[in-house]
Amino acid sequence: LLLENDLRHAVERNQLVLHYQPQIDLHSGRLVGVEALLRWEHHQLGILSPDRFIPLAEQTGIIGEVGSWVLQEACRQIIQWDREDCYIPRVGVNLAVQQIESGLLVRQVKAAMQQAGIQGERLELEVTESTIMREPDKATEAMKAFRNLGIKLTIDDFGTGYSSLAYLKRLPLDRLKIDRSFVMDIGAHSGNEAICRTIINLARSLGLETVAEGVEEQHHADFLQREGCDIAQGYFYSKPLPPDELAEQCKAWV
Ligand code: G
Ligand code: G
Ligand code: NA
Ligand code: MN
Repeated sequence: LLLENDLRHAVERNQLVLHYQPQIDLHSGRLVGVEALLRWEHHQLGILSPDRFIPLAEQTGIIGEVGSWVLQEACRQIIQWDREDCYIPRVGVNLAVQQIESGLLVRQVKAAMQQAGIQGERLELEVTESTIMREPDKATEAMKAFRNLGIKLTIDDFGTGYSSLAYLKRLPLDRLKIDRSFVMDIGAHSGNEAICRTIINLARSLGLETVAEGVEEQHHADFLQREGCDIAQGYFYSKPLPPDELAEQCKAWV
């Protein structure tokens, strides 16, 4: 209850921040984008990860305000990096199920883009399978609108939920993101290697790209590259960074 009350004020008290984790093209070794990951700098509890407060934000409806802030902040940051001569091709933003259910999402995204002055090509939106499957019609409608804006669409944590292959084929998707639970065990668990390979092949046959998250070791990256995975993200390359640190690292990757 106390945390809920604090969360209600987190946006206006400027306690929310985004960190950004690099995504590397496995073919060229170049930085192709970053994923925005939300943090709450709580005045007493320190830095809280989204796992600690996104569920609460969803239960209480605060997610609407938080999600809107995340979109605005990510768009603002893209322009700020551009001005600092640090060109980040694309920023990925995670969406919660209620943002899609609300029916306000497409307007929110357009407003955030307009306010910052960026094109849809600079944005990627990540949704989980369960988010899509809970409201398939609303999700499909929103995703079509995003596709028309040039925004890339990615299914997050792929392989951990239930998605019907019929939907995968129908949705205007660009990428499948292999869940880190499968990537972590590359080299240790042949079953999970088979799952990674299967997702990469499924994506290819649907004309989608694959992103692997949770890449922690060189041999993970080697395996994924060999199997034809397109993009990698994880501690092996970089942890999620505050925007100024990302700008410092920027030159090393581009
Ligand atoms: O960065 P970290 O590992 O703590 O993220 C934990 C989870 O929180 C991940 O599943 C991530 O997708 C989710 N998450 C991170 N940032 C956001 C955000 O801005 N909005 C939503 N809805 N989820 C986020
Ligand atoms: O659920 P989502 O896919 O958005 O998860 C992203 C989360 O994974 C982030 O909170 C980030 O902190 C975490 N993360 C990023 N890279 C790695 C990694 O290499 N290993 C592990 N264990 N977690 C990671
Ligand atoms: Na994500
Ligand atoms: Mn994920």
